[in-house]
Amino acid sequence: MFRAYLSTIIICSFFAVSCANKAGQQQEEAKQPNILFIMSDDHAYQAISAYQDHLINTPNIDRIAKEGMRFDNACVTNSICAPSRAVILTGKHSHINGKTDNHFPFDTSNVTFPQLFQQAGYQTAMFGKLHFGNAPKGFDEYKILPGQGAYYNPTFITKTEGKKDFPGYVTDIITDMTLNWLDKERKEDQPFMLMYLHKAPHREWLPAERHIAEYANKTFPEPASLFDDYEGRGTAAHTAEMNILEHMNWAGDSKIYPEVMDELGIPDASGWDHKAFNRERKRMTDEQKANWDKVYKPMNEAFKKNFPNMTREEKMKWRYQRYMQDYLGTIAAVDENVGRVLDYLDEHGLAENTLVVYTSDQGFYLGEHGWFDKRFAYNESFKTPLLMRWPKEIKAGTVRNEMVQNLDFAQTFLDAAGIDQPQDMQGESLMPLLTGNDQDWDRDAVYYHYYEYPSIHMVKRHYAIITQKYKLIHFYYDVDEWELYDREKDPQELTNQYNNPEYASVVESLKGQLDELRVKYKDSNELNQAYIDKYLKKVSEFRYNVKTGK
Ligand code: SGN
Ligand code: CA
Repeated sequence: MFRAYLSTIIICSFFAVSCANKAGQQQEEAKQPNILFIMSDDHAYQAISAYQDHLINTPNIDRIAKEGMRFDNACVTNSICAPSRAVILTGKHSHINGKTDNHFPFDTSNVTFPQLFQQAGYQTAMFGKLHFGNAPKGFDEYKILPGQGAYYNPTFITKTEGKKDFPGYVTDIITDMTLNWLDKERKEDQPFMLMYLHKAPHREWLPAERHIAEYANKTFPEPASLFDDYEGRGTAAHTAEMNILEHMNWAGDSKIYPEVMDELGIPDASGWDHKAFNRERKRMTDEQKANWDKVYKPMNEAFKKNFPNMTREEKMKWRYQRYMQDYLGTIAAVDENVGRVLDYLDEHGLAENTLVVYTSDQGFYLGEHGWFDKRFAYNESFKTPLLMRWPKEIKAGTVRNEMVQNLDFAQTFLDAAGIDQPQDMQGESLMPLLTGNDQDWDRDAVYYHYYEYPSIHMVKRHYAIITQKYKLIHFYYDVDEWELYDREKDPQELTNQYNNPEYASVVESLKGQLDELRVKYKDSNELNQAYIDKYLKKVSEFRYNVKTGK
């Protein structure tokens, strides 16, 4: 009797709860999702433990993958900062949106997806690094770093109060701004589109005070190609100025104090090495300087003793460790802060219907081929991390291998929000992949085009077609060279197969596909020439030829 009564109560209450749930769910379903777009600057997938955990653990960033989707084959269309951001905001390739390199300001007559969100009734905000040379359109609120911004006590351009200095560490500050907006300014009756954009881990890799010592004491595994001699590659790989030993700044990057450089007779070959060091140093408070010196002074003392007897190989190994210590040290703060934001969403019932994206403006070399920086269509700079969580639509713990691009973000977000996608955007919505309807996805190749040359790091102009199996690159301007890589057999991209007769038919067919892609995306040699002419008018005085390896 009691059992029957109990089960009646259970059944009744089950129905009551499930009915209420259903009604809630329907309401929830009708609601447009919030978009939280998290992007770091130069964050290599090799430094996210959801991808690889040999360098660092990033438990908070990994949560997005665990509770959502990891893309293993996400890439950019042009591996450099401001152009990547322009592609993301416009959904158009660089040659169409006009932002081909870091030197020219963004053309604000472009339509960007945040403007469309704002018009559609979303509340919009941006905090952190934009790097456009002008203010973003379509935001109810923004606080952005001027240019690259600073790590310590940075200046921000604010929407309402002009330029303002903020005390503290940049990654914490950008997060405080983001959380403060969510907490104090977010309107409950409007969905939001929030861009939370870190400066870290951009060069010159200044970790937060709390992470300097921890990371400066770690030793990291070296990549297999640290001592690459670029044999089997073309001219561009040989002439690029991205080598950790040859082209890093001793002061700015490796944190060798200018006076120690002078004492050891290491020249300031770039002419701005000392300046770069002092630029951040002079922003620090005395306390920050003292914390910095606690770690880097003893490191400099040891270096002073060892340097005269170090071989080139030892110097390279030492510089690689220094690089990783500081680069990864800055990521520790990014991960902690991403955790704070994810916790906020949880605590305020926002997790379920918010599409959270974690990505980087491009990939980065962490010693592969002896390099730092990016720019090349080669793997580490071409590939970018991409994680997405949206519990309402994305099955937790899924991994996708389709070739997706930063070009696709604008249309994906518009599609997710049910806002019309402009016909002239050039990407594709990732919604079929997010929701498991992959039969609606048929992309088999992507297009890449890098422009900024001659400029810092001296990576030659090139365009490329990339399929799951192959990568065909054309370097042009002051060379005319083709490279072909077999992505499956040679994932490290050490052997150019372009002249190997066994690949002749592959080359021929890829060239045909490349022509088609260029037509599809409206790129052409004429357009190229116009960009070269425009660039040379402004940038002809740039001539970087920095050798600081010693
Ligand atoms: C700075 C860096 C370069 C970097 C560019 C572009 N030098 O010039 O190493 O390639 O930014 O980076 S630094 O010594 O000033 O840090 S990007 O991410 O903005 O494209
Ligand atoms: Ca960048």
